Amino acid sequence: MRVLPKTLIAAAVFGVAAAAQAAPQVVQVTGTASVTNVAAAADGFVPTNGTQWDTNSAFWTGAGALTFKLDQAYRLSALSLTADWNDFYRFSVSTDGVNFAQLVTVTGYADQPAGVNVGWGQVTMPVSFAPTQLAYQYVRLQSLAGDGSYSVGEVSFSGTAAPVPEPSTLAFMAAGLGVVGFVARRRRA
Ligand SMILES: [Ca+2]
Ligand SMILES: [Ca+2]
Repeated sequence: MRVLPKTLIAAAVFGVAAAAQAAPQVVQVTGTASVTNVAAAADGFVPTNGTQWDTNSAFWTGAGALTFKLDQAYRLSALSLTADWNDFYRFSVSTDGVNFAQLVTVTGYADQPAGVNVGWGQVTMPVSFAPTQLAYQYVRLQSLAGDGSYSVGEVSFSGTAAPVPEPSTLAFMAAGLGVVGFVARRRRA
């Protein structure tokens, strides 16, 4: 068997690691008709804690939802929500943008961070949940309950990319992993 250099193996392994560290990027955000200023929910600008609820935010009253499309599918591990903190929200995930399943609910009152003392307005709340087994490209946020006035200043996501390598990269990685497998077989022998 032709022996590939160790640098090739290292490069193949590094390629996997680099793909896994890509951060989810929101490429599109859409809202129901009730939502004003939809784009503010994912424009990269995070309102400071205590910012008025309808300033630099997507906001609505009553029922409403925002749908975030990521640049590719991710196994999600956490998210950050800057929102009117005295309300409840639900996050759901989808692979196709059509069928959504609940990921986590956020109970605003309980999640008000220590040391932040605002009677109302936006607060950034880290939202934790068990990392998803599947990779999702769509995330939906809905208002659940509260005072009837809802707002989202920014949502950002953490997760692991489901690798979609270029064909050339795939062949490169297969070659490297083939050597790793060959070494493993030799060690078992
Ligand atoms: Ca924003
Ligand atoms: Ca509210």
